[in-house]
Amino acid sequence: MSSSSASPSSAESLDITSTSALTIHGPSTVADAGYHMGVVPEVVHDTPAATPVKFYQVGSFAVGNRLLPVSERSVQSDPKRFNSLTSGHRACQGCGEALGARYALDAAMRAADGKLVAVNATGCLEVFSTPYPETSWRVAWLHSLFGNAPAVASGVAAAYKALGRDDIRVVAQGGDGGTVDIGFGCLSGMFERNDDVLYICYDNEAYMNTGVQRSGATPPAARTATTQAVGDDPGNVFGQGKDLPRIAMAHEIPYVATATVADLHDLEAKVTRAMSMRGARYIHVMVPCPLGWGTASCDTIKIARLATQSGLWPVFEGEYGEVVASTPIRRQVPVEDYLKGQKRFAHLFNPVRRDEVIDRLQAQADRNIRRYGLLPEATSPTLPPIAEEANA
Ligand SMILES: Cc1ncc(C[n+]2csc(CCOP(=O)(O)OP(=O)(O)O)c2C)c(N)n1
Ligand code: SF4
Ligand SMILES: [Mg+2]
Repeated sequence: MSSSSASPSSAESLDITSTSALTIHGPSTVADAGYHMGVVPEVVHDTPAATPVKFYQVGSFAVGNRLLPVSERSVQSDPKRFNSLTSGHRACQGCGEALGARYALDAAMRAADGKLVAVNATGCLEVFSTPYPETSWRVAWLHSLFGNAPAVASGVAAAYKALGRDDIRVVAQGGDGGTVDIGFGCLSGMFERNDDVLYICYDNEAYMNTGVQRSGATPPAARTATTQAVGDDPGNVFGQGKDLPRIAMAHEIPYVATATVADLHDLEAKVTRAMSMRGARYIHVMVPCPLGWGTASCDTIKIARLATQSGLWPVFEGEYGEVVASTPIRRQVPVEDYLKGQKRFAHLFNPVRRDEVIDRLQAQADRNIRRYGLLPEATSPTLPPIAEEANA
């Protein structure tokens, strides 16, 4: 995490007495916050609601838990957190997927008061957490196949419904390959039937568990084992791939959200919000993979933040097919800053700089900025109509 300390004189001061100061979506009062953040079992030493807090670490977007009212603190700061994904698993150092899953599942467990079943697709998360006969899960957890997690979760939810147990909640989770590609048909069916399942996709933009092959979520120009950095157009091709959050929205399900591990508080809040609803819900989380992306294990959060601050990864929420909120870019960075830190994009800078490719990726970021309103209109990039850009 990049964090630069600054003197109090250069500090930013934000009033975070409402969560709307953290994202543009949110309740307007602390009393409303329980809707988004779930009910905290015991409230001790609460901060007075009207106390504004100062952010002294301007290089970081972190909010110190002790500065927040208890109802808004991270689930991880709760001594009674569930530790759903606990120690002993075999994820690589700095694995974004392990981090995201831990925060997401603990938030879901809190919202469900511990009565949760998690269904897992095949992939890194499943493999590193459950080398038979061991497990790192402290939640009722079920793995079947690579492509059928949504169908299995639908079945689990239907079984509990038949038993009259609407207190037991169901979460399904998988990587981008399991979600965007092989499990896509089952997922679309789950959405169409509005089955009572929260599906969480941990998107590391390739099939990591089997050696970094391209998936339908791999970005253009990225090098993978199956999109090598050779030939006239090295890396993954432009004009392919699937934008699953938008596809999910097209099903007009109750809730769709994107998130990243750069803002774990936001991820927790979205899981909690999703768990406050019934029916099919979908959260798509960006989880950098140091091994597949060629990044330092200490840079996972930084890389995810550069993705959001460049506009390449828009963070938003949708309900019943409409975008209802988005998280504004706080300090815009060129996409180049995001690309440069990753070996999978190294061929865009060496041996010769590929400006035409970098420009196309910048155009994608600019389109996201405009589509989701990530910058004030006055500073948003001026672009041709989306139809023209699509073929750019
Ligand atoms: C039907 C089937 N095909 C292929 C595989 C091999 N396989 C296991 S995990 C995996 C890739 C998973 O990629 P993703 O879903 O993106 O998860 P990640 O490992 O990246 O977290 C593949 C191809 C399998 N288990 N089952
Ligand atoms: S390969 Fe990537 S996703 Fe898999 S455990 Fe390692 S860092 Fe995590
Ligand atoms: Mg993957």
